[in-house]
Formats: sequence, C-alpha cells, structure tokens
Amino acid sequence: MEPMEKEVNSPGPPDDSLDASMQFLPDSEAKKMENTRFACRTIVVTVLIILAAVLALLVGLLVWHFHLRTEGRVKKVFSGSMTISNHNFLEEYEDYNSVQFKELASRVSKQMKGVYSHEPILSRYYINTIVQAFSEASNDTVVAYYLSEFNVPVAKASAVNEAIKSIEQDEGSKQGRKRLGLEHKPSNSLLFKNMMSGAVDARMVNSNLRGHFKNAHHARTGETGFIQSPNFPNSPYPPNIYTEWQLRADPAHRIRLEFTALNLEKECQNDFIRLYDSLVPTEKQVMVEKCGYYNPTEQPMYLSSGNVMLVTLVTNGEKNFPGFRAIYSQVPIEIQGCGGKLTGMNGTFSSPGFPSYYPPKIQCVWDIEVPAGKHVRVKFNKFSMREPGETPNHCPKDYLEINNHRMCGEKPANTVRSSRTNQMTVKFFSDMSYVDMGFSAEFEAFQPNNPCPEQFQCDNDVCVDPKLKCDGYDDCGDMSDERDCVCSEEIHVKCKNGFCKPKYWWCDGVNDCGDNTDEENCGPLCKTWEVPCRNGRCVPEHKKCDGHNDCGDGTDESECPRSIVLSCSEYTYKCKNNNCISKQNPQCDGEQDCEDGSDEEDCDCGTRPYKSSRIVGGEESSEGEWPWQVSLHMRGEGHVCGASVISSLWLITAAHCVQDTEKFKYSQSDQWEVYLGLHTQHHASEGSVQKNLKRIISHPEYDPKTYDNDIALMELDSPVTLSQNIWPICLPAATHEFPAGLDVWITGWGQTREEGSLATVLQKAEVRIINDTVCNQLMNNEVTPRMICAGVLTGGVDACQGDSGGPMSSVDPDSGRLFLAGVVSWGDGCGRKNKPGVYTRVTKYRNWIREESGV
Ligand code: 4AZ
Repeated sequence: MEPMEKEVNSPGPPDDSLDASMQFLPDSEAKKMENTRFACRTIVVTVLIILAAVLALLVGLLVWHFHLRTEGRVKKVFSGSMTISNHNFLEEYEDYNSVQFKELASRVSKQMKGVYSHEPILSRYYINTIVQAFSEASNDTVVAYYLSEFNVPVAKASAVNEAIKSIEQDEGSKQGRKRLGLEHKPSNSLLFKNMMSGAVDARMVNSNLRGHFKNAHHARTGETGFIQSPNFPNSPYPPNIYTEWQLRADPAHRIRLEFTALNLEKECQNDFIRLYDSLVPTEKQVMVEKCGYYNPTEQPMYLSSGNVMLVTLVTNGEKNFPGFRAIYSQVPIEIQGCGGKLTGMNGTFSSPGFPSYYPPKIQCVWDIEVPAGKHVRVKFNKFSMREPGETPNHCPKDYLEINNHRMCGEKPANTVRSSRTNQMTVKFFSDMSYVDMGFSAEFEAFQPNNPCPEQFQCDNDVCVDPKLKCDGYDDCGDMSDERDCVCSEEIHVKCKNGFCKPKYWWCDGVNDCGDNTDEENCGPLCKTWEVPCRNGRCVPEHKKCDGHNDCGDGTDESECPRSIVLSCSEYTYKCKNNNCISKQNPQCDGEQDCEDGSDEEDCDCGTRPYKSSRIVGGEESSEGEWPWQVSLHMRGEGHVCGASVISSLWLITAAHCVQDTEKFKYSQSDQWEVYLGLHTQHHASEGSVQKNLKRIISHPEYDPKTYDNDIALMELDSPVTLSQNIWPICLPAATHEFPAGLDVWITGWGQTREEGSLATVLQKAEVRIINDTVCNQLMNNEVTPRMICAGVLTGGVDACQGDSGGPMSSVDPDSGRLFLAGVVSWGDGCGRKNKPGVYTRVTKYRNWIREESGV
C-alpha cells in the first residue's frame, strides 16, 4: 500500500524541465512561442491533473480491493472424526435426540474449542463445533464425528487449512498430545485419538441449500433395510436440499450398500450422491460420487472399511430426477478370498468383495505357484481401479502389483500378465478414498514353449478361439486377431487399414474400422469444416447452435443446450401450443423446452423403480427390470406374443399377433389372457396381475404379406394398478430419433433359438439399430420406412418367434427413461449372421395411437 500512496503525493516532473525543453525553440518565434508556451502550460497542467486523477482512482481501487481481500470473509467448514479412547459406548449415542448424545456432544464441542485454542489462527476465526454422530468402535469405545465452522478472511484461508492439518499430524508430538488431551489431562477430560479432519465440499456448504435432513439407520445381521431419496419413486426429489443417511453396523462389521435404482441429473455439479467411509462428509474419505442414470443391471454395490457409512444427496434448483433407492445390510469385517496361497494348474481370484466395489483401506496378497517348469499367466476378465485425477502410469493410490509392477486405472477385458517363472506375487492395495469395482482374474499355468495350444496366440499373449479370428471383433484386445484378414464383398466392409468389418456396421455412426472407412460416403459429403444437415445440405461448423436455422430444417440447432422455435417440420418437436422447437428428443428429458411446458407433461413412464432378485443369445432379466413387458396368452394355448404397457388401460402389440388363423380367433379380445408384471411363465408372483381385454384395434393398413404397419392396440377391461412391476414405457414423439448405431434392448419369452423352445424367465438382449439402407440390402429390399432394424453383426442375438409384439426399449441418455422404439415384428429366421430383426417403427404411429387410445 505504501508505495502507491507515495506515488499519489509525488508532484510529477517539475515545470522547469518543460521550460528547459522549450528553450530549444528558435528566437524569431518568441512571440508565437510566448502564446504557445502559455497554451503548452495549460495543456501540461490539464494532463497532469488528469494523470493525478487517474492515479488517485487507481490507488482507490487498489486500496478497496486490498481492503476487500483482507476483510472479505468466507465460511469454512471442516469435518472430522476421532476416537474417544477413555469413554465407553452407549446405545443411546446413536440417537441424536437422546440426553446422553447431547451431553457427550456438548463435552466434545467444548474440548474441541480447547484443541483449536492452542493454534492462534484457528482460535481467532473459530465459530463452533457441532457433533454430528457417534459410533461404536471395536473396543467398546466411542468414535465422534463433528463439523467445525470458521469465519476466515479470504487471505487467511490456506493458513487455516494448514493449521487444521497440523492438528492431525501433531498427535505424535508432545505438544499435540497435550492439545488433544492425551497428556496432563484434567481427570474428566476426553482422550481424543486417531483424529482425522478435512474441508467439506463447497457444494455442501452452499447457502442456497434449504434444509439439512438427517436420517440414521443401524443394520442388523440377517436383515436388510433400505434408504431412498425424498419422494422416490413417484415424484422427483426436491430442489436445493442436502440430505444425509448415517448407516451404522455392529463393531467388527462393514456396511454393504447396494443401489437398486439410481437416476439423477447427468451433471454432478448440480445434483449428486456421495458415499463416505465416515459419518461426516470428510473429503479424504469420499468413497464415490454418483450422478446420472444407471441401468438396473449395472447398479453398484459398496462396502465400507469399518462399521459406518454416510450417504449424502445434494440437489440444486435445476432439473430434478426420480432419485435413488439402495439396500443396506451388515457383513462381517473379514472378507473371504483376500489373499492367500493359490496353487495348481489354474484358478480364479478377485478383489475383496467383487463384484461389490472393494472397500477403502484394504490390502491382500496372493502367492501363486504352478507346477515347476511352467509359467504363470493371469487374465483379467474385469479390471477397474480408477481414482479421480490419477493417470494409470504412476498408481500412487489404489493399485494391483504383479511381481513388483503396479497396475491401476481401467484395463480392457482379457488383459493378460505373465511371469517368467512358475511363481507370481499379486498384491492389492486400496487407500482411504475413492473405490472402484476392482478386478476378477483367472490364473493358469502355461508351457513356455507353446503358450496357446490349439488356439490363436495374440500379440499380447492372450489366447483366443481360432474361430474368433477375423470376426470383426477385437477379441485379443490389441486387434491382432483382426489383422491380415480377407474380406468378403458380400458381408464385409473393407476398411482402408486392412480390417474387415461386417456390413451391419456400415454407416451406423460408429467408427468400427478405426479409420472411419465404414462411416464414409454415408450421407451428404460435407467438407471437413462443415456439418451435415439431415435434409442433405451442409453448413459451416460455426453455424451449429448459433440460434439460426441455417440448415433450413433446423438440424443445425437440434442438438444444442438451448432450443429455438422454428417452423414445423419432420425434424422439429411440436409443443401443445403448436410451437415447434429445434431440440432433438426433448420429451421428458427433465428440462422444460416448450414455452407451455408440454414436453415435460405425461412423464410418468419409462422408469424402472426397482430391481430385486427368448430372445436368442440373451440373458435372464431381473424382476421388475422391464415393467412394461406383457405376456399375451391365448386361452388354452399359453404364451403367444409379447406386448408393452403404455398406460394403465392400454397395451401395444404387433398386428400379426392378432390375426385370425383357421384354428384360433386371435382377433377376438375374449380369447386372450393378459399377464402384466410377469417374470417367470407359469409362476404368478406377487407383483404380477392377470387381466382380460375389452377390445383390440389392429392397424387398419396392416399388410399380412409384407408386415407393413404391424401394430395393434389392446384395451384392458379395467385399468391395472401401476406398481414397481407394472409401469408404462414412454411413447416417442413422431420426431423422436433412434439413429443407426444406437444400442437398444429387446425382451421377451420367445424361442431361445430358431426352432427352439420358449423361454421360461423373461430374457433380454442388447442389439444395435442398423442403418436403413444397409438393412434393406441385407433383407431383400423388404424393409419399408415404417420398419426399423436392429441386430448384432455376428448373429446369435435376436428376437424370435414368441417375442413378437414385445418392446424394443431405448434408454434416453439424458433422462435415463426408456422409450418404445419398436415392436418385434419379423425376421429371416432368428439370430442368423447378417440377418437383423425387423421391428415396427413406433414413431410413425404416434398420432394413430393418440387418436385411437387417447394416450
Ligand atoms: C416371429 O416369428 C419372429 N428374428 C419374430 C422376430 C424375428 C423372427 C421371427 C426376428 O414372431
């Protein structure tokens, strides 16, 4: 500050220096000079005054800025925990309303003030300490969890952080021990040990948060409990809340938490769930942060390191989603299979708790030994040990160490590591924060001089079935099985880089070749600086999302954060007020795009609230995973076709399922028995309901020869009660896009192979939408614009007889909701190579459905 003040007071260059410069002018110019000198003086004085004023302003600004920096204050909240080693645990400490809790909490708070008082910078800015929880430590003592608040000048924030850190590190020193009450203690003082503290995430201290909602649960052996976000599953969670669930287990146990539903906003900055290996939100003990949508099949499971876990949910004012539901239980602290001696020719091992995420703070060592003369190979079926902000070369946090070589991050399936002897040491380590799924591995002995007997040996030592060579898939993991292949014109795309890829994948928006050959010449040939419009035009890249309809059909404005109002076309979404907007698939995406909000109306669909417990090449689904799936039984004949629930009264199926044959009157509603919420045929579970039909409306233009317009509506004789097992799928707007390359799900109880038998348990399979032109080539030009194809290139995964009428469900990546992209219709056999399944394109019938059913 001082030098600046000096500058303000300094008079500037003396006047005579100006005069001196003037003296260099010629004499004859004296008079003129006299006037000029006067004018000059005035100018100089004016300039000086302006300069001084500017300087004064600058100084003022600086002083103001400096003042602000020193006096501006921030609220800093630190969370922490410590063991109280001279105090026995009481059950009442788990209830924060109990007298015992309040009494001990008050003693801890007072003593924490004392701890901070030894550190001047902390005592100066200290506000208070509030104890959040107690838990039982294994030796019958108490662990206390607290939040301490400080009101700190901005400039001192980092010094306060350092001082907090020093308290923790000080425990070993004499002074630190004294501070924590470990030495020269008054008789009634609490002994604090294993103190741990750190800043709380700023998003949790946000002043916009309306409430701090606390819940506490204690898991018991043999019992499970559940927690869920407020209003789940029927309404979205409230905006601007902080909610926490304290989960406790008995000493010598861990908490196991399994999410059964997880559907939050995509941006973690806005809404997020965090799990902590503590009962307070200590940054150092974050186990995971979650947001967005998770499929029921990939719902994660977590294990704590000790007998506590904290679940927190923070939401902001924008977009609210259904939320989450999770089951908690307690499991013994010992984890089976954490290290040990592994011998023999082969075997398996995995990270502790797998497929649950591994717990924090755990270490396991496996010593593998195979017969002398052989070498050891370990193949990872799964490897995921990621830590936010860490690159997988260094691995300072969680890692797997094989013969002293560390691995971390994510590795592709089939990654192999081998040793040059008959022994291998594998060490697993997880630190105190961030956990991941870990690994599952197989070890085997191999003959060093013939590592892959009767198999193809990949460059990276992986052995694969020779049939997998040149099948279009990277089975080795390093592409070595897809090199030096001879492509067949009929079924392959020949990539410029030498790979052969099945025609299936041509122009599906995914770069399967790796050099984009399979995505070239698919649509308009735009220049590199241009983007293609769906109407065939190209517009410069910078015009994308500029608020102007440059394509003419609005496609350059369709995938933008903001939607614009356009004239209506096949590429725009029509709001109820007849305005048409540019955004692609705006329906029920959690964001209001239409002025009248109609894009977010009728959105009680396409979510799968719970998970509990043929399709060719599929797998069994979980109960409640596809709650819109219906089984249509012909009386006396059993399952015939599938259908989808679109409201409590209406189903959609295929028209070919409701055509009379000589033997059966399929078109008559009284011939059908409808099973909703069913998982296993002939096994009516609690969640399933049997209904009769009132009427069947087959599409008037259904063509039984070509299967064109293969769609029908069924009205139930009375509305079904919607539940966790029975829930409608969202109907896509007429302009909803399901582009080639999109992964979708097909489900049903149909035949599990061509000419095979029906499935008993509902099957599911993931297939990819196939480009219309490619599909028509593969299917003898029998695919009309009212059909959509999907399949898996190698064959083997498909819908089949008995799946007809059932759903092809597409997960919307923004909202996680499922939309009915297609109805299983026909195909050339089932699961044949290069023969995709053909489905009724539901978008073509949106208006017809509304007209006939009101849905
Ligand atoms: C059927 O007969 C059928 N591969 C349904 C789907 C497919 C084939 C046959 C598709 O109902």
